[in-house]
Amino acid sequence: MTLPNLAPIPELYVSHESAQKLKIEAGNLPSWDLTPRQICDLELLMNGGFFPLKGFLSEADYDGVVDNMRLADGTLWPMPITLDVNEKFAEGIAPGQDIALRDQEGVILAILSVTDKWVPNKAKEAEKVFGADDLAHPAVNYLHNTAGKIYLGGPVTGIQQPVHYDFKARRDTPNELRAYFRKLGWQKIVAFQTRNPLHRAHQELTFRAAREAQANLLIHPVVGMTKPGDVDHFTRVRCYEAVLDQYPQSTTTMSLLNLAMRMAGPREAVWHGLIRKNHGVTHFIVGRDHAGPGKNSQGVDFYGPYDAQTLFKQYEEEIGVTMVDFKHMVYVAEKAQYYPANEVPEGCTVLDISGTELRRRLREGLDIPEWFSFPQVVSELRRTSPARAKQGFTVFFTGLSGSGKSTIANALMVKLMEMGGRPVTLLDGDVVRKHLSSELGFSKEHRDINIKRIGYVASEITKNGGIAICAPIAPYTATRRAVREMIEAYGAFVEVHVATPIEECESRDRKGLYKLAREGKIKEFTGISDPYEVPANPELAVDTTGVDVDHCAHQVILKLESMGLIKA
Ligand code: PPS
Repeated sequence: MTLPNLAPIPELYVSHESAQKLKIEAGNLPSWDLTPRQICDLELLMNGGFFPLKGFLSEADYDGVVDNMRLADGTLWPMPITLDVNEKFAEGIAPGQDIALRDQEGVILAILSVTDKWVPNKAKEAEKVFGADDLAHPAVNYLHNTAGKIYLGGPVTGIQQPVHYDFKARRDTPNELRAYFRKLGWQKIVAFQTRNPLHRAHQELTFRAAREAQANLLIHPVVGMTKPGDVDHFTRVRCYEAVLDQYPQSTTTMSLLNLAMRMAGPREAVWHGLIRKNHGVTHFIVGRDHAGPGKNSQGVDFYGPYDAQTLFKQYEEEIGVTMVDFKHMVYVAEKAQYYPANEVPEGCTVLDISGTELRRRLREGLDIPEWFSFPQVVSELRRTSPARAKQGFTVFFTGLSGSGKSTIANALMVKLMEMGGRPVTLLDGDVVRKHLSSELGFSKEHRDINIKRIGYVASEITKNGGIAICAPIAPYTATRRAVREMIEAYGAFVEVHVATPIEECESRDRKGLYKLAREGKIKEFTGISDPYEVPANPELAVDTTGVDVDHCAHQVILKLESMGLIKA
């Protein structure tokens, strides 16, 4: 029996033969290299996950979506799905033109027939869609600082799916899931959306939701893009697989969704509902603070904890999916079981561990009780989030030429190697310039390239559990901040300002460069004829005037100890 709600949904792909032909023809078109977020969006456009969208939004659809969550024809759609490009690319594109959309390896995935090209009002988009033009919101930050200035819209012709090498068997298109439900005869399916590892409270919540709706359960985690700083999807999927055993096999399944979340709270919940409907589900769990981005720049939550439930309820009929609302689940010690927070028996002790507290315990290698999570999940998390003393990190020395950066860095390296445990790499300014940046000079542009190269190598070392010690001049605040961001995605970044005054550096003049700079024989010399922006908030500042190197290196060691990065 084919249930009406499980009939195949329209996709945007052409047949295999047409795709081969199109691919060849598309080779001559102007091509746009899709960003990771655009690849996620394109995949769901092409496979029907974003049905009824037929491509990236036109300007009229965009206006409607931003203003009142509706496409120009009145259909409910809460999230702008737009193709943002830079001005340079947009210059050469006019409505009426086709462009090839390529993945990051250059493979052509689709053709966009451009109908619209416009400059969006990003401040308005931020206010209307995300509730505030506040950079503390990750999607607003993305909108202003990552997305291009121009939007292109138009229908998409799908050539091939983006390639995934990971967890292939766990990824399903809407039609694959619909076929699976049809095959098993599932008529009622409740979906659970998540971007976090599943702990006992979630298992309890999903279990109850399925029971309440008398439905089968689809665990539908997002593996595309989630909130910056979330546990990576590789670890999460291993955690989900460990928890899956806890559910009755005949009524529960899991599938991975390559969605790029926006963390838009209420609007996002409505969007999630529509996407899940396209995947064939009948019910959707909306819990506390659904797709919440956290606090705004004033330290206040962007959305109320149950705003998403309210908005979803308002549009429930149009979405075509029934909401299963859930309160926050907490553990009641006396009863040794989970209760919704508003149903806790009087006088009982409530136990809960917040996400922040969990991260702290993981970071510091502290106990995570069994009532909170499953041992397999905790051990997976410990494998990828080892205690800080086992994680990689970067010590980034910055300061004038001759300030003593390299000398302290060398001493620090030896001390850390003596302690053992982690590999240590020294990326000294001079050494880097010889091996990595030999073609570069000392203009601002070249110095920035140089520092970003150092940052990239240090971030790889940090990611892989090593210690990177960098010792360039790095005179610009913005570049140092960019490097910090690169590294903090993987581990700690410890900025050490070697604050030896210029007079002292010049009087030492160990390489004779200051003399040449004063004579004008070296141009753009930091501190003499080129700027050095003093770090405002380094983790540590040391002045080497009249102090021996050993003492300075020891100060760094103490700092690393106090940050929990090394154990005495
Ligand atoms: S930067 O600004 O961070 O890219 O500089 P860095 O890669 O650390 O290179 C600094 C070393 O190059 C020598 N040198 C100069 N420094 C500053 N300004 C100019 N114009 C310049 N020309 C050559 C200098 O020896 C620096 O080494 P350190 O170890 O800092 O003394």
